[in-house]
Amino acid sequence: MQVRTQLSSLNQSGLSRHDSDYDHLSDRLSSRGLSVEDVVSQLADFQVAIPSWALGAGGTRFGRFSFYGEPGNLEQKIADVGILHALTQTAGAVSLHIPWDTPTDYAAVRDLAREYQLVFDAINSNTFQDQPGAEHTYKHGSLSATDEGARQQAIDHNLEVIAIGEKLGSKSLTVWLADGTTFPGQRNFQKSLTQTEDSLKQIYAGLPSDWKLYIEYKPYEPNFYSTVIQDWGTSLMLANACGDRAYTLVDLGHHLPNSNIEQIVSTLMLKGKLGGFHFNDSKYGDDDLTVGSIKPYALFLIFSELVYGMRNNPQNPDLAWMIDASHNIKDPLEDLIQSLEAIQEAYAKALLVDQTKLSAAQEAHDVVLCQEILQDAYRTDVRPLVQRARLNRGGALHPLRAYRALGVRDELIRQRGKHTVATGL
Ligand SMILES: [Mn+2]
Repeated sequence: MQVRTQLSSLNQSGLSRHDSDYDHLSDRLSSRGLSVEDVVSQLADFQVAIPSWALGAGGTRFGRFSFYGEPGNLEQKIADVGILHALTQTAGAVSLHIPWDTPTDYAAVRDLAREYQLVFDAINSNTFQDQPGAEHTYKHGSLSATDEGARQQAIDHNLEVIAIGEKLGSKSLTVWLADGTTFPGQRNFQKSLTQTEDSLKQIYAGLPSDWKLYIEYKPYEPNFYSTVIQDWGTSLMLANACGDRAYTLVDLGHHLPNSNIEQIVSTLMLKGKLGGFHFNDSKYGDDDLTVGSIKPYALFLIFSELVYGMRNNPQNPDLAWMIDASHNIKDPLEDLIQSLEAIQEAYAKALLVDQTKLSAAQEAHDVVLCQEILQDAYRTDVRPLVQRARLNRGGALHPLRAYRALGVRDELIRQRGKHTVATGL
């Protein structure tokens, strides 16, 4: 679909309203000594990867309700991300999941991505389920498995994923392990961790010199008693064991309730070890809900620490941002537009925090003022800044409205049919 060309006429009707909102906000922020243009340009530069598994309807263990016109192959998934990027101008990357997204024609896939102005971000391996014809089962673990055959198969799979990513221009591998136990006594914790560290080191040894390894953690699920890489401390320990180009990846949903994620982020950036970041939101566990739909203030506080780290921690690399959510009842593309908007808003608000004043208030132990400074930024309606960043890049003034006005889903159903099913997890 040629979305981009239709946007300028769609944007027209809202432009004068937008200009006056932007001017008003710009006046107010400039009077505080803030460079509004800098904020807008930082917003415009902020790009979030969309994983290939987020484009179809997700499901729960109770069932899955199909969403019509889902992408049925890699090319269609790239086209969907292309639509998102054309509208929002902040989804300029795609994150693939192997084996489902293994290309048959690499040159064609690279060309297609280029056409949509997309790059290939971190590539994801999968050892949390058995593939048809696999010689060894992951039922009792993959990188941590006691069975040497299963362990080697999982290591080989990760090396193969790196090879696929190299042909597409990816520069990083994300490993998330489902390995763990569901009952006390099921396995020896120390052996599992040792085997995992040994497997990760073998994968790291196969990493090209300009690649990074991201190690994701999660406290439970699909195993319910323990996971081998349960928390950021374990991930950091493994990253340190692997080497300089191994990093921790924080996924917002992979924490126990009420964890202080902003502090985790801050600590990792201080140590130069935060590599990747997965956005979603949750009420109870790893709910994979739309970003900002449940705890927008927590998201803002996390972003404030990310912005602080990006400004003050040159030892930490640029982060790989990705949305890791699932859509059970919403149109996946509408859900992703909402998530991208929430991310941009939280980032914009974090950019408004007066770090100099905050630091002075902290030194003066003025606890009340510290809170005022944070909440002043949080309470600012930053939507005109986000809109301006999008418009400057040729995106939609109102992405969701444009998506509906253009009848994108109906067009996808017309092209692809109703009963398509997106592949992958
Ligand atoms: Mn994740």
